Order: sequence, then structure tokens, then C-alpha cells
Amino acid sequence: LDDITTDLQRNGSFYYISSSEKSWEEGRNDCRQKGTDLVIINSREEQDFIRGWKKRTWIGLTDEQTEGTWRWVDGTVLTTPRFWAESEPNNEGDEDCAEIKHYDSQNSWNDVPCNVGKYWICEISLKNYSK
Ligand code: 2F8
Ligand code: CA
Repeated sequence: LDDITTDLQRNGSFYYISSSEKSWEEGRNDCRQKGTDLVIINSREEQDFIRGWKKRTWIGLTDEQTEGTWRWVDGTVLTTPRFWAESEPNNEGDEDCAEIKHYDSQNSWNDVPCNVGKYWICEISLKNYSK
């Protein structure tokens, strides 16, 4: 994909970070064209790795289906760990997609409108990477 500048391997997954900014859905489509999806953050270590890019990036988390119920792109409901920034998610206006915002803090997630442009990060588990 033209948009992918960096790929990194860590703990059984490959990650790709975009070089341009797109809406959540366009970013997700870009991942899916490559057989990946937006990143799902399962641990403190992965959170630290992702925010280490120091860019405002989309992650694979949305409450578009049911307001207030945050789901990862694999359909699982967000439980723990979770790394919302203080007083987020606040659904200010109508904010159904999650970004890494305050990347200098561990608690860095913010909900924003899905149609704004952000960088995005794709992840594929090496278990699913056979081609
Ligand atoms: O203060 C937190 C608040 O900051 C912005 O709104 C003023 C964010 N909006 C965008 O980035 C579009 C809110 O999501 C955030 O909660
Ligand atoms: Ca918000």
C-alpha cells in the first residue's frame, strides 16, 4: 500500500503505520485491503509500543454500533486494559471513534468524530500471516 511507511514486528504481530491522514473508516479499509485491520491494544506493553510513534493515530476501537459500548474491530467489547485519557471518552458532539491523542502519557485515548483525518495503525497477527 502506498500509504504504509513503516512496518515493525513485535510480540507475534506486524504493525504498519500510515504516512497520511484519513477518516477512521478509510484507514480501516486501507488495513483490510492488506489483509490486516486497525490495531487492537491488549496490554500495557502494546499500548506503550503504539503511543511510542508519537502521532495522533486511529486505533481499532469504536462505539458506532451502540453509543457507550466500545468495541474492538474484532467485535469484542472493550474491558481491560483500557487507556482512556482523563475525562475521556466524553462523546463531545458525536465522537464514535478512538484515537491515540496524548501519546506522552500512558492514558492517551480520546474519542473523536470518525470523519476527521488521523494517521492509522494496522496490525496483523503472525498466526494469520501465511502468504
Ligand atoms: O478537551 C478534550 C476534548 O478536546 C477536543 O475538543 C475540544 C477533542 N475534539 C477533537 O479532537 C475533534 C475532544 O474529543 C476531547 O474530548
Ligand atoms: Ca473526546
